[in-house]
Amino acid sequence: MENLISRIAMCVERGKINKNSPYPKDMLGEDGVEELVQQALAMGIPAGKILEEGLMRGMSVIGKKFSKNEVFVPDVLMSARAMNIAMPYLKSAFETGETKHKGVFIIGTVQGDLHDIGKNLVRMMMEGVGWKVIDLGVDTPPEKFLQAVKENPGAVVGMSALLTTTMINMGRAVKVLKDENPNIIIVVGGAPLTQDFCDKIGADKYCPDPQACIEYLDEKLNLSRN
Ligand code: B12
Repeated sequence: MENLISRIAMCVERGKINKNSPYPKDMLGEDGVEELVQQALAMGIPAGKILEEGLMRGMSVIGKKFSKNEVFVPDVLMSARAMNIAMPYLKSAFETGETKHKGVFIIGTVQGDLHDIGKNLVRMMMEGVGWKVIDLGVDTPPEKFLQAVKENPGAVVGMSALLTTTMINMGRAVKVLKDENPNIIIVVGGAPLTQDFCDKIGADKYCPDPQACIEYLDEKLNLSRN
């Protein structure tokens, strides 16, 4: 079992999407993330373990290498694609079968920012615990968040930013939303953020990971007792 999880991590790191993918060349014809994740689920390995110890571990290794200029943007993109291919399989494993939604959660990566792996994970986990999620995608201008909130009164908003340069745009989006909807709940996340930054831009909560977001909203909206 540990071997399978390690192979998943390695395939994410190397950007090996599935058996048919021609990259990397030295792994031609070998199983990739798509096959290995399905095998792991079939063996009964919990989706959370596959996510944290397999997929996210692989992504963290490539992330560190990218930071040290040991790999380049195309390598990281291949890893991102390898990670994303696993999402539909994990999503169905996370699904609770609950039909009543906890509420509507609008999520997007802020303007200027194209990182979506973290956002996609949050989306998947939120759907898994019963939220109806509206995903606005990446590079989301404040007006797009505003429009989605108008169409979904009472929705909670989640914003993601991975770049110090786009954190400023997050502040702008929060202001636009709070000016028109003072009671709206906005949660923010992304590696460079802090609770201090969240307080400064007037958002409600900084969540370092999806679980923190789930727990915060459960408590804030009294959902765990429903
Ligand atoms: C993958 C990646 C890319 C991929 C993105 C592919 C994709 N589809 O997302 C590509 C190659 C395209 C890319 C491009 C760039 N990147 Co980049 N990238 C990364 C990398 C390696 C991993 C990010 C990631 O996906 N992590 C895994 C996910 C799961 O983690 P996460 O996003 O943090 O999300 C978790 C939490 O933060 C939280 N979370 C996130 N969002 C939200 C939202 C809510 C509401 C909640 C509750 C929680 C939450 O939950 C998630 C799960 O726990 C990081 C390095 C790193 N180690 O972080 C650099 C990094 C973020 N990138 C960086 C840079 C500089 C760039 C580029 C400018 C590079 C360039 N010169 O072109 C461009 C910018 C493009 C743009 N305009 O956005 C820098 C940012 C530096 C900074 N401080 O601003 C980093 C830190 C690398 C570095 N050290 O230099 N990148």
